[in-house]
Amino acid sequence: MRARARKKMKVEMAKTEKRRTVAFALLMIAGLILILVGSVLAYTAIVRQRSFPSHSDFNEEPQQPVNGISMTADYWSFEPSTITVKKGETVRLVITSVSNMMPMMPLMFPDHGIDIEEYDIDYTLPMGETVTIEFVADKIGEFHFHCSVYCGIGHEDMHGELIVEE
Ligand SMILES: [Cu+2]
Repeated sequence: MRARARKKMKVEMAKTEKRRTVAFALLMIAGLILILVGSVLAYTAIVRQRSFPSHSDFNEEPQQPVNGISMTADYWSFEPSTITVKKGETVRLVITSVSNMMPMMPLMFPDHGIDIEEYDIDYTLPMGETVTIEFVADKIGEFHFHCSVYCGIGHEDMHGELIVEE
């Protein structure tokens, strides 16, 4: 009886051993997978970090400063109506269409426009909205601009001057 019990115990122990080995192998595999995933993530992070400096390298190239000019288009004038910039400058006109002078006018004529012919600029300026127009002032001179959308009796008076200096 005792010998049998011993044998049974031995079999039990062998089974436990086998289970342990399997568990160990599974742990090893899980560990390997973790290491693999970890290194892929780390590699991606490093590559990303490396790609950022290269972006800033790109930005280090001499960048054109932007000359931002805020304007309003009202009934019936642009404010300011004379814009003076330097040749070669990137000009950013930020124009808001308002109705401070004639509050009821938008009911009939809701839009203005701006047309600077020599610079191929022609934009509609919807009431209450802000339109951003960007261009490079590459031509020297005085360029007339005017409202390009009929906006009532004073429409013809709505004009101004873009002066591009050397
Ligand atoms: Cu107009």
